[in-house]
Formats: sequence, C-alpha cells, structure tokens
Amino acid sequence: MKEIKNYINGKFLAPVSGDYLDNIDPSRGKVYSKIPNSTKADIDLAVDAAENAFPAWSNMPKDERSAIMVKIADLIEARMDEFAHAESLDNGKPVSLANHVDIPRAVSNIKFFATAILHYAAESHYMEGVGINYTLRKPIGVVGCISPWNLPLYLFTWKIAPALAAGNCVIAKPSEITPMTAFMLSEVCAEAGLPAGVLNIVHGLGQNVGDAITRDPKIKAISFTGGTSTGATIAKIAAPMFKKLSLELGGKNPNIIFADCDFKKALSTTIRSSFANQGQICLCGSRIFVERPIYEKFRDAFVEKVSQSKVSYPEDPEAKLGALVSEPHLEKVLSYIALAKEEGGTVLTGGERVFLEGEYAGGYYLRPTIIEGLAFDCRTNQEEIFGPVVTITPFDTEEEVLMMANSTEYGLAATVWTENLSRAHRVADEIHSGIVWVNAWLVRDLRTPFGGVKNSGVGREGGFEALNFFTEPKNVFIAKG
Ligand code: TXE
Repeated sequence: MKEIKNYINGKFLAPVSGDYLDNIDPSRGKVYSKIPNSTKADIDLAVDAAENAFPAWSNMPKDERSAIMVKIADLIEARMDEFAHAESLDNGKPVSLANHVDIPRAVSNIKFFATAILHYAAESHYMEGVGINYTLRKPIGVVGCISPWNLPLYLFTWKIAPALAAGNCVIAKPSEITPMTAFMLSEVCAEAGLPAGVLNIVHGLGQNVGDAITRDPKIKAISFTGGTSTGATIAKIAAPMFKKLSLELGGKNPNIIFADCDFKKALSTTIRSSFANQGQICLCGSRIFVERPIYEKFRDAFVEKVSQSKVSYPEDPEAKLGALVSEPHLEKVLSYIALAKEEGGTVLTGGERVFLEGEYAGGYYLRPTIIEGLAFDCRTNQEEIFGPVVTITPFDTEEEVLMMANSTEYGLAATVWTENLSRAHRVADEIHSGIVWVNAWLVRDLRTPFGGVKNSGVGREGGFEALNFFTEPKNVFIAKG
C-alpha cells in the first residue's frame, strides 16, 4: 500500500510520529493509500527549512523564480493524465472533469503568477518641492497555505503560486481527504529544481497540522480555503497574533432566472452550475429562483434533463457525476435531503444514494437532487449543503427575488439570467456577493478579484490582489535636498 511522504527541506520524509492515516478511494469506498499523520514536530522542521531558504529565494531575481515555476507547470502538464487520474481517485470526481478543469487550471495558476510577478509594480508619489515617496512591496517571509478537498490541486496551487512568485517560502497543507496530487506536486517541484525549503508540504489532520500552522509565530500569514466554521476557528487563533489572513469560505449562491432569459442557455448552464463536481464547488448555484411566467416550463425541463444525468464511476467517460468525496460527507448531504422533506419540500428528482455494481458497489454515489416547495428562509435554503442538491423557487418581482437571494449569511457568488441590460446591471449591483455572473457561470479570468462577503470570507485572491496579500508594502520618503 502506497505511503506518501511529507516534503520538507527538499526531502521526502516520514512523519516524526511514524504514524499514518488511511486514504480512501470514494468511488470504491476502500482504503488505497496511507498519508503521514503529521504533528507540530513536522511543522517545526518545515518552518526551520522555510526560514533558512527565505533569504536566497526572496533575493533571487524575479525572472529566475518565474522560470522555476514555469518548469513546475510544464512538468505537471507533461503528466496531465496521471495527475487527472490521481485527482479523480482521491476525490471521486469524473476523470473527464479532472482532465478538463482541475489539472489544467492548476497549470494555469502556476503559469499565471509566474508571469504576473514580472509585471508587478509599485507606486511612487512625488511632492512638489518637498521630495518623493516610493512604495516597496516585499515578501512577508514564511507563510501558511491550507486548502480543501473539493478542487484539491486547483485550490492548492491557487494559494501556493502567488506566495512563491512574491518571494515567500511556504508551509502548505492539503486536505487529508485528498492529498495525492499535492504529493505529486512535491515530486515535480524536486524535479524542477525548486530550492530546498522554499515549498514544504506537510500532510495530516486539520486539528493537528492545520492548527500547528495557524499557531506557529514564525508563520506570518495564513491563506485558508474551506468551511466557514473552520475559518472562524483559524481567525480566533491568528487574529491576536496579528497574522495576515485570507479566508475563502462557504457559499449558498443564488441563481436568478428571469422570464426574458435565453431559455436554452440558462437551462444547460444551470445543470452545470448545480451539479458540476457533484455540487462540491463553493461557486455552485444551490438556490434557483425562476420568474413565475416560466417557472413550470423551466422546472419541468430542468427535472427532465437532470433525471437523465448519469451517475457513474469516475473512469466512465459518460459520467456526469462521480462519487461524493467521503462517507461522512455523503451522510451530511443525505441529512439535508431528509431535512428538506421535514421542512415541507418535495423531491422532484434524485434524493437517494446510488449503488453501482462490482468493485464500485461501496462507493459514495448520490443522484442529483432537485427540491421545490420550500420557504426561502428555511434551513435547507439558508445552510450550505455542498453536494448535488438544489432548491427551485418561483418569484414575482425583482425586489422579492433580491430579498430572498440576499437573505443568507453567505455572499460568495451569484448568477443572473436576463436579456435586459438595465436589469442585469441593476440586479448585479444589488446582490450581496463578491462575484456575479450574468448569462454565464464559472467564467474565470485569473486577473479578477476572487472571494466573498459576509460569512463567505475575508479578502480576495486572484491577480494582483493575491500578490498584494503575499507582500508587505513599505513607503519610503526621500526629502528633496
Ligand atoms: O473544509 P474544512 P472542507 C468550502 C466549501 C465547504 C468546505 C469544503 O464551501 O464548506 O470548504 O472543504 C483544514 N485548523 N470551500 O470540508 O474542513 C483541513 O484539514 C487549521 C469554499 O475541506 O474547513 C483542510 O485542509 N486547518 C472555497 C482545510 O482546513 C484546519 C472553495 C479545509 O477543511 C482545521 C472550496 C483547523 N482547526 C471550498 N480544521 C471558496 N470560497 O473558494 C480543518 N482544517
């Protein structure tokens, strides 16, 4: 049974404890590898390595840092299929999705920041007759990156790339549920000649390794993506230590469909925005609001199409949905379907576990589920489910749908479907979220600010926002003699 290792100071090390955790393949419900059950002792080793590597890495000319990062991206690209299969085996998602989304985006993340850093400029402010100010943007030092299981390498590199490009040294922790592609990334970094200690990947449980990263006084910034409650736990520890914090948390995104929408496009995109990655993307539109004149037509067409979506093992090229990431997560999602029924909802399609044949019989599969008839403010419509479950609700006025859309504690993303330009601008302006897509979903320009408001997080990732997070600005004034 494969035992992956931590990547510390350029070496592949067993955990100091010698203890390992089971890593389960969710498509079969079976243990298929082991990961280090690391502790603070491993983080201490990693922080020492990162501190020792920081002077040389931060003083390396940007174009040399950039070249090493591009080489890492190229080496991942050369092993695209291997990475995609590894991602799918760890997470349960269709291999086709990992091949088309997860791994290509990880490559793009690294290349984007490897080049963005070459164009990252700071300002100067001239004071007539007095002197000149200039701003230096220098790397922070040793930073921590903690990422979730839903888009493992995609979100892992989304944090690590800007941190490294800006000249920081990184202590990174992937989710213990999906560690494999992070381990493969460490192999690629070693092959690409990334200097020892610049990137350290430590595997293990959040409450051990993640917590040790948060508490270590030498780690000066934490970039976290995960659940809102975990984000709050991290913030409570990090805030009094005055660490910089970037928190990308949960969502309960509205998908608002007006009667004048491009019906065909709204329908096909809504199927994707509801169930891509088994609904385990924080940007998914889990609350669908349809203007009454087309509510029944849209609902019936949506149910018809979704009821035909194939739930299958990840290697199946026809799989539209694979397995959910773990048994506890499957149970959580099933509990919300039960709650929805208690709250008066009607399951129009799905709602039950799928049992495949043969080697996949033990996998964590669930039919895509559509529920109608719920109050906008019931728990099912207010709490994040993070699975292939959406609710559908009619509305009559713009004011009503905006009130319902903005009624949750989250504010990450939203989609709006209308051909009326004034309404598009007006509604996008009124929605409480960090991201709004009009007549589209998940169109991503890596230069744009990414993140949410309210309980969806603090700060923004992406573009120069990410480089600003991973640097400290210093203003220097030179008096005119
Ligand atoms: O989160 P968890 P999950 C959200 C998504 C969902 C959740 C799914 O909406 O709510 O993340 O990811 C580590 N101290 N987003 O279940 O449990 C843990 O080991 C330090 C939003 O994985 O919070 C893992 O590595 N670390 C996002 C990571 O935190 C701790 C996009 C996340 O785990 C810890 C993707 C602790 N006490 C998912 N406990 C967005 N907005 O972009 C756990 N961890």
